[in-house]
Amino acid sequence: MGEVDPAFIQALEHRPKPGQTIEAKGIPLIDLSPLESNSRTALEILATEIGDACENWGFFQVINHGVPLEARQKIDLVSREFFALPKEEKRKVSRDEVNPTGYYDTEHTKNVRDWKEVFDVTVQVPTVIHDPDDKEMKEMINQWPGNPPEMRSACEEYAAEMQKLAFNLLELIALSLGLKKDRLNGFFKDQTTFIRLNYYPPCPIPDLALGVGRHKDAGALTILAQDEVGGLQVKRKTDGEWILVKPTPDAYIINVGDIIQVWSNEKYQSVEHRVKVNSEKERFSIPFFFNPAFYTMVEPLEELVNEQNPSKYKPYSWGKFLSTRKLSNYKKLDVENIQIHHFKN
Ligand SMILES: O=C(O)CCC(=O)C(=O)O
Repeated sequence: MGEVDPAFIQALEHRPKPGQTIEAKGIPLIDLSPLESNSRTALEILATEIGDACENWGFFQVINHGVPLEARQKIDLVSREFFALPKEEKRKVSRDEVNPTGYYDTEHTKNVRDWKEVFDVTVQVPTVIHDPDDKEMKEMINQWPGNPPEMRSACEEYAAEMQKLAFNLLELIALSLGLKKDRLNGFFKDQTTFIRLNYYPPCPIPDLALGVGRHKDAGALTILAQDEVGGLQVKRKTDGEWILVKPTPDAYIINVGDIIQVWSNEKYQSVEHRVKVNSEKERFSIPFFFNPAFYTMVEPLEELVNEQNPSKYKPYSWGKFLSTRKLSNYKKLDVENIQIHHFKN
């Protein structure tokens, strides 16, 4: 193991199996071009396709999504330039418990350290959240590094494009659940969405560590750009096998998070995923975590609950959930991280 900090070592049962890569032929690849047409039938077919993907996989990839390639290339470039800087430079914009935006290289998932560095950017400025003790509100703003100078414009332009895609997907998901197209939009008026730039350096112990440990996304929807190296693995619902999501050029990977699981009363489920690292290549990815306002009380939507299908969750405050989660990112905790199963009826 040489010099490797034991904080990175995964328990035996959570380590990637050496040499095993099952590729996800089954994860649906969905063409979003019907969004351009005014045909109601085309939209309905698309919504059904998305609903099936959400139900069977919790994950899908989209092409012809309308996000200009230049916006993606620009943010990818600034991300590479930023992470190539010396650590002292990057630490000038470190995030901490007071300001949870910026650079960070010691994140833990399920109490094991991730083999990665991140830079977090909040999308709505300021983003209002609860403080971890739930006593007062906090305003989050972004920290921008001096270098690369285009970091801010690249992130802001990318965020604007992601917003359009996120609302399109949200509306398709609402339609797929038999709801009005804009049923979920209001929850995102004062959103707590953030963009994360992920950098996974080559790892001397790729069979013992993970770039991101197994987890489910707590928010509503995640839109991920991954580079050509690959490493994202999704836990297949049918048999629990870890399946590698093969990079598809210019596609985005979408997954439903815990909030959609609760809103849909578990028709759609948030699925565990993790990131494998490798000993030769560095890898970059950019998730856009589409999250509602901090004051959202998350509970199954009344239209989807009835006597045969009673509500599976008690209402919970997204703001409190988020701040409790954010706190645990800084520390190895003795107790289990907050999870939606704590709110199960
Ligand atoms: O890098 C990836 O492919 C996924 C990243 C991820 O799951 C996360 O940042 O939460």
